[in-house]
Amino acid sequence: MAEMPEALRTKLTAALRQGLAGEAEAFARQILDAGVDPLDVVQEVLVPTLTKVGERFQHFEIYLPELMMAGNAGQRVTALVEEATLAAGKASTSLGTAVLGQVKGDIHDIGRNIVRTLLSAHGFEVVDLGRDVAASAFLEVAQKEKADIVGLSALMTTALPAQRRTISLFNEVGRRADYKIIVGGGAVNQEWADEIGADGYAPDAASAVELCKGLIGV
Ligand code: B1M
Repeated sequence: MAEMPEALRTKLTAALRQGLAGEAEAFARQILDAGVDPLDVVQEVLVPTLTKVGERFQHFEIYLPELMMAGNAGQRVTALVEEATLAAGKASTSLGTAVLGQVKGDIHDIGRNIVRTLLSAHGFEVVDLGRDVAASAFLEVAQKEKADIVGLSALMTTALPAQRRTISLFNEVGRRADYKIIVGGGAVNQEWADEIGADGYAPDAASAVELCKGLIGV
């Protein structure tokens, strides 16, 4: 895989920061066309730039419209990354089924989309429930799809109680042992995962794949 050209890295970073979706998409496409690993676009540009945007929002240096514009630009880049990752080839045998979603109260979805893409590319069947997902919906779909993995994403600290509630519901109905439940997203860490009784925590999409493989023993 090729190194990311510096000039394009700088241009993509600036376009994302300013929320210029069309430009961000065009620069990301040029980077991918240059043979750069799509995951490098995520880890070297998308995550650090959006983290910086989030910090500026937190410190009142920018406001919600700018945050939304940067989010839209990020989504456009993520769509390209998904396209490029899946075009590189999907594993032909299925490793298992993962049901993913953003827990109740959380509407972020860029990071989860990347997790979904990498899990699919590595051979998991993924059912993505989207954002703001009720605990009961995770349970219902996990049962219906005979899932191996249930993945709960949360980017906001205010969404953490919903992660706990979701795991509690699986316990209450006596179905907890049927699934490996993993947690991730910016608001989560290993300590929290242990506290709520998750089977695992992954800090990023690539480690989510390794975690899921490990949990189902492949
Ligand atoms: Co919001 N937002 N946002 N936001 N936003 C954060 C999360 C925040 C940290 C910004 C900040 O203040 N520093 C902050 C939360 C603070 C807190 O924790 N309490 C925040 C806030 C406050 C809000 C609103 C409340 C703002 C408002 O309305 N006043 C609102 C939330 C509404 C709601 O959810 N109910 C809001 C809205 C939005 C937008 C819609 C404008 C937009 C989202 C667009 C979209 O997703 N379609 C947005 C954005 C873009 C962000 C930041 C800037 C960037 C998030 C992102 O996409 N990162 C974010 C700042 C930050 O996260 N530091 C912020 C890039 C992405 C690739 O990384 O999602 O972390 P990430 O995913 C990684 C890993 O975490 C991991 O893999 C991914 C790839 O490696 N991962 C998993 C993710 N899920 C996983 C699941 C797994 C395993 C790994 O297993 C299941």
